[in-house]
Amino acid sequence: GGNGESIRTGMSEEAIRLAFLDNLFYVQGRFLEVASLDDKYKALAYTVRDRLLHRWVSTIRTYQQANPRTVCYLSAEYLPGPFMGLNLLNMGIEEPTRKALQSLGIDLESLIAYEQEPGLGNGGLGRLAACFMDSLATLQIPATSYGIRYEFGIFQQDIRNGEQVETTDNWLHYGNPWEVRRPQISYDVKIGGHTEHYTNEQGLHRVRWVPHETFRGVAIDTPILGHDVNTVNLMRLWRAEAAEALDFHAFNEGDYYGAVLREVRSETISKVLYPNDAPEIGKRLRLLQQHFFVTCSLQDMMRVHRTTGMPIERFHEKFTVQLNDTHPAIAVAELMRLLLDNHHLDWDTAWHVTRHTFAYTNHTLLPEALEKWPIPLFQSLLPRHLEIIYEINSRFLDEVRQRYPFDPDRAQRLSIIDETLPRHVRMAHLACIGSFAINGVAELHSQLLKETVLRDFYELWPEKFQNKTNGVTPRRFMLLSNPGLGSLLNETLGHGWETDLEQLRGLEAHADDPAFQERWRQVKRQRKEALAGEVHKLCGIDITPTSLYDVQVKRIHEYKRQHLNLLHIITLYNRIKRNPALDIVPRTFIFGGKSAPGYAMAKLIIRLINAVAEMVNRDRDVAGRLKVVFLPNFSVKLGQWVYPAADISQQISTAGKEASGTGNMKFSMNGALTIGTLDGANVEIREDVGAENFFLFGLDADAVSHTLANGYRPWDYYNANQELKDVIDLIASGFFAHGDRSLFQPLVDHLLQHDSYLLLADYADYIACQDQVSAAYRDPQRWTRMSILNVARIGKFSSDRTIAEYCRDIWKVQPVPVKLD
Ligand code: 26Q
Repeated sequence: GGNGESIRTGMSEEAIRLAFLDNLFYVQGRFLEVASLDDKYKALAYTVRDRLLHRWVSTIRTYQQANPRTVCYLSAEYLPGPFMGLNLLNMGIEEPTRKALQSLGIDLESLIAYEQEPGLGNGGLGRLAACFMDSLATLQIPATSYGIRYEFGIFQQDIRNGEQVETTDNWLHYGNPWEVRRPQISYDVKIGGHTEHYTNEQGLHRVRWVPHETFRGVAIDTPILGHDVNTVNLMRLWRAEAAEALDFHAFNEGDYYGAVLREVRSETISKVLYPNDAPEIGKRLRLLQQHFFVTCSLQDMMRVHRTTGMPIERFHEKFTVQLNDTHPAIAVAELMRLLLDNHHLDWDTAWHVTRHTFAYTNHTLLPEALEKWPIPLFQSLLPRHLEIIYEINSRFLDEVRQRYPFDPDRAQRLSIIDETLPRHVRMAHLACIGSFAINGVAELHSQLLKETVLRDFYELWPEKFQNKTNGVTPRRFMLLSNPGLGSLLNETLGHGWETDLEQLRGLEAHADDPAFQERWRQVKRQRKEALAGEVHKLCGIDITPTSLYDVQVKRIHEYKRQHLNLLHIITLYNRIKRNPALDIVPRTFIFGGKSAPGYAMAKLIIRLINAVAEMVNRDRDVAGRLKVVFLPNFSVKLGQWVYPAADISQQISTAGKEASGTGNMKFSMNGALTIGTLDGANVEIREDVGAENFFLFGLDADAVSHTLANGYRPWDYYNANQELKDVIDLIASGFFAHGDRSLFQPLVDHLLQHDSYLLLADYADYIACQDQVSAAYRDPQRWTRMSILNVARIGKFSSDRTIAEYCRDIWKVQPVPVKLD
């Protein structure tokens, strides 16, 4: 390498150029003149990976010597987004790499754009896990993130004839340069069969689980680099494989075919991510997936624990395990099983270790979204776990009855077993009982948890309950996706804000400076033009950067109320049709998000968005004033184009329904203003950026529950508001469905007869608030000031702050800095 640098580790332009050519030749077997885009992408990825591995080895060595307490994050989902750009940025070699490639006639941006992201999650929960990995590494906290390496991630969404069509996401087709398979790190996974209780030679009670089948989980590791540090943590995902090649030899030749079939069947466990962001009850494979990754992860921790020489009774001193929702909650029973049956601890000791190991994060208040499993299914798949759960429950309920001797209902309500037929195992109860800490993901959500779905647990153990308001990583969502903003901030504030986001406060002093305001607008304008280019590529629609970009991107859900947004769009449309000379602020409405494949109403909302887009975009009367775009296949990667380009961010869920939201933070960090309800983290964002810099509307959570409890009548709102009536009637008329009155009838009927998410109750206030938005946008100085102040005061919503709080209040862990060997 140049200047005596190693070709595997050198950071100069020259070293990177040589490494790139070397990898192109020796890994891809190509030379520059014949290399495809894929070849070049891989050559660069391996060049970056070599440098990651260097830091990774140093990290492992440091951890081995210091033997620190380690955070284990258990999550069924991860949405890390593309790795190339972020790894270059975090390693600080973006510029030399850009130049090295340039000297070879290659454009770095085209290689970054080529990367396919791992879609190993549905939405907010999986993306939160990825932001946490980024912050854990940046804060130099020893941490491993465990999960499932799905072969097929979240489906790819196409829009055909205005409808969502799902196709498979074959993200591994061209190979994944960021992962390392570790065949020697693998564990047995048992399922089914029965248990045998017996007394051993010493007269001790023992349990043997005789499974029906055994699989194996093999580790596949992805290094996660922190920003401006040498810490590389691991994302360790498990891939299901056949129990052992030994099977082939053990069985006689006649069973060769059967052995191959077993292998194929094993692999189905990690084949595909369930594309629902609410549980579908009773799916056997889903429970199998949860057990699969949980047992592999706990066995892996026990292997590491053995290497420390500490006794197993001190497992919880070495590891602290965070449960990302109830998806990994089976871990409570599984750790008990491993401690009792494999390590032969007595019940009380095992229970002590377990209760000091786990902490549980809840992500939902919707009672119908709490995970539960039918007992017969549980029994047939995990017979030993069910026994252990019954024992945990019986001891727990004894305690409850002692505490509340005259309240038999309470024991029923608290029980892990839902006794109403058919009987179920309630996973949130198992998680609460087995954890030392329970947290919600925003102040309002944590408060409502204590008052509603987890109220009885709160009364029992108030000290267990905490709040940890979500955050997002400013490295990916500011620096990487909005380089223009990054440069302006560096110039204005110097470096440091990237890992200490409160430093953005320094912007307040510039909020009214006309020259700074002008540069601020230029940054936004440039991102709006860039997004226009992407929209043209993806949908063939031309949008105008001078219009107000009004954006709602998130999973499609009735509670998130994408259709309330539509009611506003149709209201504006009607206003223009009634008065074609109307002077309004030109707007581009941008939607994005996937619907669960089986969620009919959500799919109908997507159809209505596209139907409204079709009518509005081709109407000459509204040309130049309204445009509606549905971006297909919304992803982390697309988000990086969208968040920096938005003027207005729509966070309009029915109050009390959105646990936190994290898109709200990503928009605000990029200078978008929010129109939102008092829901989830919106409440805290508004508190921090200031009420005068936030467009608030709608009923609050209290008013929502009162309205619903007092016999809500959506008809009354429909009859009382002419604009609302016109909008609903227009949808019902078939105007957006080429005259077909039946297509959107289920949606209209639901709104008029039930409207469980109170769209009609919030309509008038929402429209008035949107009118305020337009008025503000007409005054660029006022708007820019509000935008600057949003960024200046968004510091709290860095996931670094969130993770620092988890470290201090729950995990009790400290940074362990890593020196490069
Ligand atoms: C469970 C069982 C079976 C099949 C699917 C599931 C499942 C999968 C994903 C249930 C829920 C999810 C995802 C939930 C989710 O994304 N929740 C969001 O979490 C964010 C991070 O805390 C919050 O900001 C959002 O408010 C919350 O909706």
